[in-house]
Amino acid sequence: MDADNGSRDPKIDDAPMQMDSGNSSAAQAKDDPQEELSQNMNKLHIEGSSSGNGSPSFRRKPVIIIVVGMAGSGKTTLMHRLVCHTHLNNIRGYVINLDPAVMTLPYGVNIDVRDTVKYKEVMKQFNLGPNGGILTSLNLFATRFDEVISVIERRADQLDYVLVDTPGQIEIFTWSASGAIITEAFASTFPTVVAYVVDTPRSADPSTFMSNMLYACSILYKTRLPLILTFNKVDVVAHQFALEWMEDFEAFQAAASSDHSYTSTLTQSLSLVLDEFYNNLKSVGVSAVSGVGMEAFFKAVEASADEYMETYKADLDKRREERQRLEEERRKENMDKLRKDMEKSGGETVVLSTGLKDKETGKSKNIMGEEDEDEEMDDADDDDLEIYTEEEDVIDEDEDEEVDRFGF
Ligand SMILES: Nc1nc2c(ncn2[C@@H]2O[C@H](COP(=O)(O)OP(=O)(O)OP(=O)(O)O)[C@@H](O)[C@H]2O)c(=O)[nH]1
Ligand SMILES: [Mg+2]
Repeated sequence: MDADNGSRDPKIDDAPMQMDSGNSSAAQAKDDPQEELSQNMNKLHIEGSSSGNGSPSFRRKPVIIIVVGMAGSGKTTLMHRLVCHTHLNNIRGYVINLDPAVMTLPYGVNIDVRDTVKYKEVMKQFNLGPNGGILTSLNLFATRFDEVISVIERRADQLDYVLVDTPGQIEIFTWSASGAIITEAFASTFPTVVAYVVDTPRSADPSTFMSNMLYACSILYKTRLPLILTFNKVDVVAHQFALEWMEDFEAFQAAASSDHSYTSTLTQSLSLVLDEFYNNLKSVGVSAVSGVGMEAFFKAVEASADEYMETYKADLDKRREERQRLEEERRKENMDKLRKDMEKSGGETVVLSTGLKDKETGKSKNIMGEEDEDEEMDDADDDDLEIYTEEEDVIDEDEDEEVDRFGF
């Protein structure tokens, strides 16, 4: 926020100064076209730089928890459990549903994608299948996501957590443009963590466990957000085996070797690769049904939010600065080009390279004397000759004239 003020103040200070000097020398500028041109450029400079340079405000609270996971891993049931936990413990939560296709929700929501887009209507209207329908609904919703962020920002002081449920088809959220837009919108405004829900009983098989971990790994690297491996359904199977496999790859290899298929060899090799990935993760075991592990889950969320502030936020600031620098460079380049064009045309004529051959326009826009133009064009022609190839030499004379008229 300080950085925000720091970057904005100079522009506020600069503006009146530029305006004053412009007013006092207005008469002089009128007489001197170059002076007028220069003032116009400076005005443009102020307007150009006043937008896009301010970094959005950033708060420490609420923490956004995006719940993702394979279909049926228990995301919605876990959301329900988390909502109950927050109610019981006077934790101030806000609940968002991003699954357009869910029929009923066991918990009350504050913002529901289904209120904005009707998934079945989208399917009908765009002639889509179920997955296309969900994807398009989410895309449509993403176009309004700035409003969602504004709503949360307005309530930020009264909130501790924002819980976000996502569609069952995980790839729709994690690999779509809208998923990226939504995640980035959250992550650039609030501390954001991803809770990756794992169906623990199903992951007792080493191959399934490995594919689940690979997916989690890809999400971690794609979002660059802190990720909590949330082993759900521990009321059915305890997640101890998973922790063991993650800590000791030999234990995992021993389990995988009982399977003699080629996937087993691949799985064993991958376990070595994922060793580093496991070090960057927090793991908790929970049961959305019994409520076991909620304290541990929220502790992991808090630790991840701290991690976010230390690493992701710093990275985000760096990327934002870099983007601003590039934007500033590009803007300067454009302004230089514009300045040159305006100087060339005396500030009155703007020649657009439309690619259209319109002799009339060329003549009527000409504010230079015919002779001057011919001279200038001849010069340009001379310069250009150097880069013509033999093929271009065969352009007929008429065409040469046209090129001259529209050339810069
Ligand atoms: N035993 C047990 N069952 C669970 C638990 N969590 C979820 N389930 C069951 O798992 C099934 C799927 O749960 P959902 O919450 O719908 O899973 P989801 O990930 O939201 O599903 P989609 O949104 O369709 O991908 C349901 O039958 C739940 O009752 C749990 O902790 N323990
Ligand atoms: Mg669900």
